[in-house]
Order: sequence, then structure tokens, then C-alpha cells
Amino acid sequence: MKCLSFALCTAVIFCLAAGPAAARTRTYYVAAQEVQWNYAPGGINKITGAPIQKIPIDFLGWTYTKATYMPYADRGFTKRIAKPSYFGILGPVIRAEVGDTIVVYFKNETRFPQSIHAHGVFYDKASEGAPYRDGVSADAKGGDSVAPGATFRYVWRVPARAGPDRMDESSVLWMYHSHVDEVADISAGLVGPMIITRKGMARPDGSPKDVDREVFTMFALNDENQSVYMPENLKRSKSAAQIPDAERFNPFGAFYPTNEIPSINFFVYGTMPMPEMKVGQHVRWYLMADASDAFDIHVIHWHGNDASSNGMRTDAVQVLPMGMAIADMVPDNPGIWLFHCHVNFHLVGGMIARYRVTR
Ligand SMILES: [Cu+2]
Repeated sequence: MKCLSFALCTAVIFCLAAGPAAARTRTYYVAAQEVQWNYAPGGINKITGAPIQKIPIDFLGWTYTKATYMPYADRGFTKRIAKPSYFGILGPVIRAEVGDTIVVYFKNETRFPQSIHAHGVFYDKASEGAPYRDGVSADAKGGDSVAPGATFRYVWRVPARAGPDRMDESSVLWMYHSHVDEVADISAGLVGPMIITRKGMARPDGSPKDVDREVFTMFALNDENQSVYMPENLKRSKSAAQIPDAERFNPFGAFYPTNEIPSINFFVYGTMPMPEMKVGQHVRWYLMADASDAFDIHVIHWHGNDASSNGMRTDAVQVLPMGMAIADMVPDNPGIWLFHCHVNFHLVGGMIARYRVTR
């Protein structure tokens, strides 16, 4: 009996000493910047090999003035951190483990007021990133609208309710985005992923220990008509600039649909660089849908391999506007495989990419 008590005490002391990693503050530096973004770099459909054409009529081409969240390594915003090439203009991954605190220094380098509004985590009014009448004075809500050239420090706590629940795997996907003029800001491109990992399950960088490879994708019928930069983009095309306003905003007219671009990470027709993975790896796909309009419903489908999502085996995951889903894949089938939306007009319009599995 004495021996058992001793063993028990030793085990408890060992557990207390080893314990879960101490909560930490994870600091990020993110700037909003304007970019000239080409949805079809190279101009060749990588799925068919043919030149990419805009259907039905080309008014503005494939390049638009947009905005992106760009990560930096320092508070002076001098050392830019490279994002994976397949991210396009998707914002950087912000990570934390349950119990941590996230601090984001946000610098607005665009010409319009912008913000960061985070889903899922705990914030006070200063760090909500969305202006509206809530009975709180503007002085106490500095993050709601960050002026051009200004910097704001967002603080988000990561309580248990921001992390995995019973049906979740070891990490949860949230989004963050600008919310000053929500529709115009997101349509401009200011959106990105945030990953919260279960307590005790995070590597030092915050990624889940039980996952070998993470892939992040945003499916968007990106509505450039609603972008804060549309007036500027319009000036590029004489024929587009001459279209009367009433006709320009007619969703069933000749012009409007040509600026709704079915893309994955802001790429069309296979021009997204291929995410790479190996046979047997535990791959976690984070799947997001944009909020551009009511047609942002997507059926995300993989060829070649299947996945487990929400505890069910599938090769097609559905997401609604601003929906977030996770699918875990252990590829057993090497090769280059299609990865596309199964909504027909999205697929035909360019919402298609590839991924590569190697041995
Ligand atoms: Cu779709």
C-alpha cells in the first residue's frame, strides 16, 4: 500500500512538473497593403494548356487593384515574411494554443480605413475591429477603423471556447478580415486564416503536433464590383467606364458577372501553385468560403484521395459564405490531382486547382 501511494505521489509530482506548456503571448506584425493582383498569372490554363479567356466578355481583364494582409517580422515593418506562393493574396496564418494571448500590431498602408476583426477569440471593444453603435465611445474602440498610415495593437485572448470542442480535431479554423466596410474590404482581399490548437497539442510555432502538413484554401466568387477599389479599376477600361451605373450594378447585365471571379486563393484555372504533400502524411486541409455574395456556396472536391471531415469519410466538403471546415487526409495515391469546386458555374469559371502527392 505504501509502495502504491509513493508511486502515485511520484506520478502526480511528475505531471505537475511536466504540465502543459505555459501560456504565452504570440505577437504578430501585419500590414494592409495595396497590390496589383493578376488572377491568372502566366495567362495559360494549367488544367488544359490553353490560353485563359474571360467569359463571356472581357472588360477589365484579370488584373485588379486589391489589398492584402502582409506579415512582417518586426514592429518597424521592415522585414517582410514570405507567405507560401499558393496563398496568393490570402492573409498570413495567425496561430495560438488555448490559453495563449494573441497580439497583432496592425499597420494600415492602404488609402482607405481598414481593420482586423477576428472570429472565435475573446476581444474587448477596442480589439473588435468593427464600427457600429454599441454604446461605447469612439476613444475606447481604436481598432474599429484604423486610418491610412496608422498602427493599432489588437489583443485577443484564447480561452477554451476558442479551441477544439468534442467533435473537433486538434485544431480549429477561424477567419479574420477587415470590417470597416465589411463587404468592400473583404471583396478587396483583406481576409486570412487563424488556427487555434488544443492545449498541450501545439508545437512551439502553434501548429498541431499530430499533423504533418497543413494546407489553407479560400474558395471565393470574388466580387470585384463590391471592392473598395472598383472605382479605380473601372478607369482602366474605356468601355467599362462608359457603362451607366444602373447597368454596372445589374447582376444579370453584361458587365457585373465579368467581375465576379471564381477563384481558389485568388487564382483561376489551375494557376495556383500546387500544394505538395507525401504519401502517408497526416495532412490537414483548412477550407474557407468567401462572403462575396449569395453564390459563395462551394462543394470542395479532391480527386485521387479522400478525407475525413466532421467525423465522416468524404471527398466533397460543403461550405456556405464565410464558412470554415477542416478535412484530414492521409494520401495513399501519389500523383498530380484535381482540387476544385463542384458548383458547375464556379468550376467552368476557373475555381479549379491541383495538388501534388509524392512518395
Ligand atoms: Cu464554388
